[in-house]
Amino acid sequence: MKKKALITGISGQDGSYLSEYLLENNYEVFGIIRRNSIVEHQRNRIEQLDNQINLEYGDLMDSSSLERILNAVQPNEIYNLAAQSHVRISFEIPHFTLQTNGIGVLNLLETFRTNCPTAKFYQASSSEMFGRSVDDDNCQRETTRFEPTSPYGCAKVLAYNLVKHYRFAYSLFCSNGILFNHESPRRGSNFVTNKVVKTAVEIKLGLKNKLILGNMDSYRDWGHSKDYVVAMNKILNHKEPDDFVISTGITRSVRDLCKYVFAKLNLEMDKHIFQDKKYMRPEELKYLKGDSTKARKILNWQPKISFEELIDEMIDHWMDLFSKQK
Ligand code: F7E
Repeated sequence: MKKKALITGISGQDGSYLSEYLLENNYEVFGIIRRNSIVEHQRNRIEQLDNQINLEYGDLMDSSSLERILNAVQPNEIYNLAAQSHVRISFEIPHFTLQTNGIGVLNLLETFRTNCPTAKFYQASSSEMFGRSVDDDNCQRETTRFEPTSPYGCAKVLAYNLVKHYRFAYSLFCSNGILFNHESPRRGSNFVTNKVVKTAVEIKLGLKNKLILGNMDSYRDWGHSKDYVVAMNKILNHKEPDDFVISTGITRSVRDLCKYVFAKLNLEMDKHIFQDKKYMRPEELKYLKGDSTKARKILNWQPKISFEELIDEMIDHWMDLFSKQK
């Protein structure tokens, strides 16, 4: 019999790649989507999978919808990828972010505990939980303390702790993947990688003249979403529930990212890039570099796609799209 996977946040970047990966691996895939007045916005990352996945309307804040879906599907694996995922926006909507990313996870854990407790539960935890905290060797790992610097990070710490609590209190299979930044052409274009690449391509094609950014001196450890969804599946198929950092181990600044993209397109950065306070955060997470030794050793996971391959794929994506439109 095929294994059944239920994905919250199936219409997002990770949800779409995870669905493709699970279908390739002979899973039956179910997903929860929220009602949106523009249906296309909800489904554009998963429309290629239309006849292969089963979609249900629901919401992490609507326990009755979760109960209906978990009861009917009886999944073997639950991947909780749904979230308000934008860190800067979490400063503007802190209550909504805490509700969705914190209480929403509690709602799903309770529904899972009472309706299908033999399932395995994956929580999309985040490197944003580390915040100001870095170990002496300039890395963050599973043992690094959490000192979040945003409402988003605070909510993710709450959810992380709830997942561990449910593991120990009720002997449920609940695991956290602590994922560092991961990108792709499917990334929302208000995240920095896709914003830089998309706007630089528009400048190259004469469609725009300026790229306006916030802090260019923060460092991130950027991987490819396609590699990271493989880790999610490995985490749930490990013999016991546990928590794993997933990262490349290489860090670069936003400025380094811009340098690479602008050089690739033969553009002069200084002529086109400007900074504006509106993209700065009240508190910035300055530096991330993940040590994923535990996942590499125990799960035999490692990233396959390099930073350069990732950014080149994103450049090609926008070049194709805008050239066709032209
Ligand atoms: O920012 C700086 C910004 O929004 C990266 C989410 O997936 O990863 C992501 O969160 C850096 C920050 O991602 C702009 O200040 C400069 O230092 O692409 P981002 P993020 O905040 O790191 C973690 C792991 C998650 O879990 C989150 O869900 O880039 N930056 N100028 C800018 N960032 C944005 N968005 N826009 C700018 O104009």
